[in-house]
Order: sequence, then structure tokens, then C-alpha cells
Amino acid sequence: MIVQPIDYALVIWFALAGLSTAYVAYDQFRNNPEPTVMKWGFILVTLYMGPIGLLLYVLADKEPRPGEHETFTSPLWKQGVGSTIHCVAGDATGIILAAAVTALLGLPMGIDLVIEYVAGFAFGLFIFQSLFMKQMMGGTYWENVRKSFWPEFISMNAMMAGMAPAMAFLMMGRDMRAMDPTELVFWGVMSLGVIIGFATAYPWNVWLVRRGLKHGLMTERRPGSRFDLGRAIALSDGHAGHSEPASLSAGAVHAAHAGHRTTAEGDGTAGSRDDHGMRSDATLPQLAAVAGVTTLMLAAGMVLPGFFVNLGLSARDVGGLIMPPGMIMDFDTPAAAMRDMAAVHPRHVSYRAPANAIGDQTLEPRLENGVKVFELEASVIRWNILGNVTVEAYAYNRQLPGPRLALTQGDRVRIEFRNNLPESTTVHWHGLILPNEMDGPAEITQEPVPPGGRYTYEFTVGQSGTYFYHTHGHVDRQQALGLYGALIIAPQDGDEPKADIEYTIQLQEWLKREWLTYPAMLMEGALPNYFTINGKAYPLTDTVRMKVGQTIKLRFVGTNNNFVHPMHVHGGPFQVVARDGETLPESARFLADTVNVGPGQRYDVIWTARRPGKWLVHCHIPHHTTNNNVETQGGGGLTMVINVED
Ligand SMILES: [Cu+2]
Repeated sequence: MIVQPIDYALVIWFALAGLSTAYVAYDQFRNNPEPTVMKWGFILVTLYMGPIGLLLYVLADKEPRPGEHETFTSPLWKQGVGSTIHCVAGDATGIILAAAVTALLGLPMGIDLVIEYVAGFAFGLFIFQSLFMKQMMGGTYWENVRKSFWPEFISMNAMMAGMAPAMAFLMMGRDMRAMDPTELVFWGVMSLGVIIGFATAYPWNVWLVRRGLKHGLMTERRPGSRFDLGRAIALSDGHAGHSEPASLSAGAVHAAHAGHRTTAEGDGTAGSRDDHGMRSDATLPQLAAVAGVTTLMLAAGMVLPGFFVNLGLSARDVGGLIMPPGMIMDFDTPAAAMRDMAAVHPRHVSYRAPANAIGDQTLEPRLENGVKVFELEASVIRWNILGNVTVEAYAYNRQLPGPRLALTQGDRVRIEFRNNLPESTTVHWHGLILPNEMDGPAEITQEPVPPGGRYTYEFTVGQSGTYFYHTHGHVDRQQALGLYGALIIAPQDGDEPKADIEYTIQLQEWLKREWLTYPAMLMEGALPNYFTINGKAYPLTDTVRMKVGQTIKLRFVGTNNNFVHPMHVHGGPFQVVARDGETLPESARFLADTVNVGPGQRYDVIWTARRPGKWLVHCHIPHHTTNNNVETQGGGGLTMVINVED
């Protein structure tokens, strides 16, 4: 699914890789006089390396003009390319297959790397290297496996030394969709890993070719084939059977590699396979040193990433997660921490609210034998907090804040809850006196409600005032993503501080970056950059209209997770009449112009419109009155206007 800018780049990359591979495949079989195993080597490597594979093919291997392949491919650097190609074709195929399988099996990343190495080595040795050698040198398959072992070992070590850290850092990096083979970015990491692995293996392959331990590129002109120059000349001359020059015909399989400088081209007539055998001049100490150092490189490539990222995690633990930019992720960051802080994956969005949708809408109950029955549902929605800014939110009844439950003291209520989130959750009735099993804390008073599950809460409302409800499972994540709503309870006797107008203010903090929504937290990389009153950021917040002399009761609700918001009203003090749902006795009420609304707290204040004009209600932490640090129309985030007319 396309959710990040990199996904667009990858679509283009793989389109280019597809075109490059199609061209190489066509040209190899149509125009290039090369053994079949080598043709496939280039085709596979171009599939993995895209345009870079194509570049290597054209510059190092593609016959420029008929009859020139032998001389064209003879320089050492091209032989090195050829040698690396048949290493990478086998090794990378083994590694990629193993990576896909281990991801599906859910093995830890560290184990993945070991299995990938073994699979890459086996694939390279038993398939590409040995088949290639056999085609080159004849002999039995197992002889060739034996001869190929050390060159394959050295080359594979060097390649994995480059590929392993690339995979470890990128797969366990910010975008852990890279752990999931069903995501394009997994294949992107494989591609990049192969390119880096090619680069780290190349110098060692040049040495292997130079010392005659490995073959590079070869030319194959089977008699009678389109690449048989004798046939071509014969055909053009109009009489068959005459072939010239001899060195380029007669079914010889030519090795034009730098390692056998002593065998003249002209000797390469049919049957003289020995001429193409490798006579290595490498000494045992040289071989041991090279094998030793590439083994050290491999060990470093496998182990060092483990100092920085948690290689104990598997695709099942964290596959598909995208972490916030700036989150500290180290070698002991647990999978659960990553799941807690990860972005809401847009594929989980089941409803896109209209841009002008508003939350906190009073939910009408149905009456069953005197019980007020409410239906509450949690799901993932897309919601506009500004005209041009949406968040992927966890929401009750597809609105933000969740629907208001307007109750009266003494009500018997039943809430039929359904969980349509991708994770388990519960609902807590903040501040209410009720039976313990109705209180909601997951794993404390009830089993968490699984995705698709239901739970029925039922209790009698004994208190009155300003309350709210919110999730009590993975609260750190879920409430930060929007799972809360107001519980406004009228007193049975109607006795409470009254005003001409009422307005409830539910606070929230958001983290929206690079197209994704993360739960805002007081954590590195997770601090909020958007703030909302009732699900909207200023200038999209409500404007309340009043007349001079009227009073308004503002119910501040700390539905947010992180900050204490000093909520301030312009134009003179208000009277604080209730705190946390409890009406203050007359003697305890006081005047103020700012109240610190902490998470979970409620303040009811009554403000009088003394003078006409636009009077602000806003948080007094100025960063909280910006939208992504931008002030628009005099404010942002936790800002709203009371417009008082004469
Ligand atoms: Cu604030």
C-alpha cells in the first residue's frame, strides 16, 4: 500500500528494474554469445539491481559487434564483474528466498541473517557456482562443488558483509514494513542490499579472477547456433563447411579471463578443455588471509548492527510498523514499545469522515425496561482536524471526540460496546462510582475486548457533573489516538451552577508527520505537533456567540494524555464552580482567568460576557496554539473565540 513517499520511488524503481531485466533477457538470448548459466546470472542480477544491472551488462558483457565478445570481455575489471555476477545471482537468490521464508515463519532478525547466509551460500555453491564451473570445465558436478567451495566462501562472505547490515538497519529501521514480504519496501531493501553486497564482493572477485581461482565472463559459440561465427561467415560466403577463424568456432567454449594468460586463444580448439582449466597461482597463506579477512568482514556485518538495533525481534513482532521520526530505537527496545508508538496504518481506516463532520454529538439511547441502552463502537477513521490536515484516529462511533452521553443522575445505563479496532481495548467511565467489573481497566477488572469482540457495561449513575469516558487498554496509544468522549450528568434535583450558555471543551494532542498519524506522547520523537478542541484545531474550532451580560459555563475536560494545559479566557475572570464533576460549595468557588487542566481533570467555570468583541479561549503554552508550529489567523490548535455582541 502506498503510504509513504518512498513507495512512489519504489514503484518507479521496480518498473525500471522490470524494463531493464526484460531488455537484458531479450538481448542475452538474442544477441549475446554466452553460456546459458551466465545469461541467467545477468538476468537475475538485473532483476535485483535494476538499471545498475543493465549498466554492468552493457558496459562489461554485451557483445558490442558480432565476433567481439571474446576480446571485449577480456579486461580484468569486466572479468571481475562477471565473477561477481555469478556469485550474486546465486547468493542473492538464496538470501532473498530465505528472507521471505523467515519473515513468514516469524523468526528473530538475528536468526534470519544466519539462515540467509546459509541459504545464500548453498544456493550460490550448489547451483550457480558449480553449474557454471561444470559448464566451463567439465568434470563431475561434485568435483566442481569442491573446487568452487573456497572462491564461493570468500565471495559470499564479502557480499553478506555488505548486505547483512543494509538489511538489519533498514528492516529494523523506522519503516518496518521492510520486514514484511507483502510490502514493496521489503523488496526495495533486498534490492539495495544486493547492490551494496555486489559492491563489497566485487574487489574480492577481481582478486579471485586475477589469481585464477574463479572464472569471470566466457564466450560460447556452439556450432550451428546463431553465435557460431564460422556458420555466419559460411552463410554469407555462400558455401558451407569453411570456417574462419578457427579460434572462434568448432564448438569451443572460450574463457577469456585474465587468469589464464598463458593459454593462447588459438589453442582453444575443440576438445582442449584443459586449456580452460584454472591454474591458480594463489598461495595457501594468501588464500587463508583472504578467507580470514572476509570472514571477519562477515562477522562484523552480522554482529555490529546488533549494537544499534534489536535483532531479537521478528517480522511477526514488528513487521509492518512505521515508527515516528526521531523515536529512540536501540538494541533493547522491546517490540511492544514499537507497537505502542507506531503509526496508525492507513489500511486500517474503515471510515472517512466528511471534512465538515463534528464530534461530541449527543448519543440517543433506546429504552429497554427503564434502562437507557447506548451502542458504542470503536474503529479507525480518517478525520479532519483542519481543512487540509487529516488524522488517522481511533474513534468511538466514527466521531471525534466520541459521542456525548447526556445522562441524568439516577439513570440505569447499559452500554453495548463493540471493538472494531485492529487491537484489543476496553472502556472506562472516568470518575464514576460503579461495580468494579464495570470499571473497564483491561486485565485488571476484565479481559480486554479483542478485535471484533463485544462487552456490555451496565451501572446506575449516582453522581452528577462533568465526566468523561475513555479507553483503558493500551491507553498510552489509544487515548492519544482519540478514544474518549464526554459524560455530562444532570443532577436529579436540577441543583447546579447555571449559565445562559454551556460549552464543553475536550482537549487533545496529535502527532501527524510525513502523511502518518502517531500517538502523541511525552517521548523522544513522539511529541505532539497539532492540538484540538473537540476534534478541531483553530481556526476550525467553534466560535461561540454571546450577548453582553450573558454567562457561559465552560466545561474543560482533560481528555488528552500528556500535557497540563493552562486554559485561559480573555476579557476578565471566570468563576470556578466545579472540579472533577464535584460542584464546589459557594464558599470555595473562586475567580481566576486561567485553570491548569491536567489529563483526566475537569473544571467547570462560569464566565460573563462583559464587553462586546472577540474574546479568546486558549491554552497558555504558546506552542499549543500553533498548528505544526505555524500560527494562522492569530492562533492555532487550542484556540477558540467567544464573539460577544451588544
Ligand atoms: Cu496546552
